[in-house]
Amino acid sequence: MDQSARYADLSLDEDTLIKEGKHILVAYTMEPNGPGYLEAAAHFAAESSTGTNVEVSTTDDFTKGVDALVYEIDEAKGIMKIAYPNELFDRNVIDGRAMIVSFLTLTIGNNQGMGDIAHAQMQDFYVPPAMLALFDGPSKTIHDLWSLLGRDHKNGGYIAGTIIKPKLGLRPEPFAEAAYQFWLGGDFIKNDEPQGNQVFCPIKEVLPLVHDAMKRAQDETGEAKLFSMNITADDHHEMCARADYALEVFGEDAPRLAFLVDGYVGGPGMVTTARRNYPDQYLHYHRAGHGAVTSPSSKRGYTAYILAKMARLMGASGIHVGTMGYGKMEGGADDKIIAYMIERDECQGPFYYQKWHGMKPTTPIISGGMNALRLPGFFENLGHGNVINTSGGGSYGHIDSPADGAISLKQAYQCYLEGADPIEFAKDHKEFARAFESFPGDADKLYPGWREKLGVHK
Ligand code: CAP
Ligand code: MG
Repeated sequence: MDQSARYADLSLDEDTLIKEGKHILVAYTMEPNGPGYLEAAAHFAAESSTGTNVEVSTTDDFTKGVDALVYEIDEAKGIMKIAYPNELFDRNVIDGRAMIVSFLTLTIGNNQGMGDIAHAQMQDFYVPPAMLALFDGPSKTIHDLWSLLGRDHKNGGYIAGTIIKPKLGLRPEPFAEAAYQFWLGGDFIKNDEPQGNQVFCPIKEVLPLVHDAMKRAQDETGEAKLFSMNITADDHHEMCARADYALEVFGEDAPRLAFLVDGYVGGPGMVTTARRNYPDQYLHYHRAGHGAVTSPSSKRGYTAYILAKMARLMGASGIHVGTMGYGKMEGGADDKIIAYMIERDECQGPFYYQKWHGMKPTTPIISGGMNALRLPGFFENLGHGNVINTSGGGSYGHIDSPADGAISLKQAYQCYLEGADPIEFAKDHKEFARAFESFPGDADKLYPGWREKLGVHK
């Protein structure tokens, strides 16, 4: 059934829609199964709002007033844009605020499995001020972390971090020792995404030891240290039990305790549990699993850029944004737009210019195969280093020590800030120089001839 007469209005003007602020606008790539692009797009809009595949007798004029409408299509490029009336989106009964789960259910819900759509993927969305005001947004930000680290609140620079490696398999004592060793040189440690309350490393045994390691490292270095603890769990009460216990253990060090949530697999509910119950803690959104829908090879779901933009609305203080072609995960240099969209108060996305109207920024968290050798190029591409970087292999794989691994990361940032040639810089910075010998494959690729230039023999 062709529903384009009802669910499409190509006369609508996008600038007017934005000026009126009554719709969330969404741009998708879409390929129909068979002929009739507008017809498929209109059915997509129907199923994403007030319709189904046939007319129903219960529809009235009010219903039609909140139809999602296709307002632009480019069949040659396979692009469609849909305007979703603000009223469609679910509101909390407790406070009237909006929720990302409703945004997802409507804009990337049933429409992902329709017989007449070969595939569709969300590429961008625009949130008008009236809806922006109804999302929580971040509570704590990188500015709070910079203050905790005793740095300039506005421009505190690079935060050198790691992930306790191996990913799993450490018992409490070696876990805490690994943390202590990194903290002797670095700022920030996170649980790896699957680390929680494993039977061989119970939270109630390991956390007191990690806190003790933090205190000893702070005493020895005279510097504040940060820990991002994974509180991911299916049950809301389990999450809160982990968080409450951790806050009790960390005591006066609690401000330096962030909470990590595996937000993609956990979903908006889990992120919001952390955001609303623990607003004083930096909320670290790990996106493990996101590649299932955001991989450049995917034609469905939504992109990594969309995930990050949703995370800011949910209230993530920081989210992993990939390594933009400089690390081990998928991605390329243009992914820097993901960082810009979440860190700035306004930004041009792939289709929409988004103003955040003062919503706090979300920190780009850079992780995945990174080490000191890869960072200078990364910073060059991004244009700054105001990020949290967590290098697991890049720290624990440094041939001298985890602390030297951490120092090499900080030196990589210094090398970038000075605009120095990394080889020349290495001549006066031992830990950075030893990163070449720690990661010779990377060194060969990134800095050909490094051995001769640094006088290192096989
Ligand atoms: C990195 C990492 C990160 C992923 C996240 C890992 O470890 O801890 O979880 O890279 O990817 O488990 O692989 P290494 P993203 O530093 O040792 O590579 O940030 O793209 O979500
Ligand atoms: Mg990990």
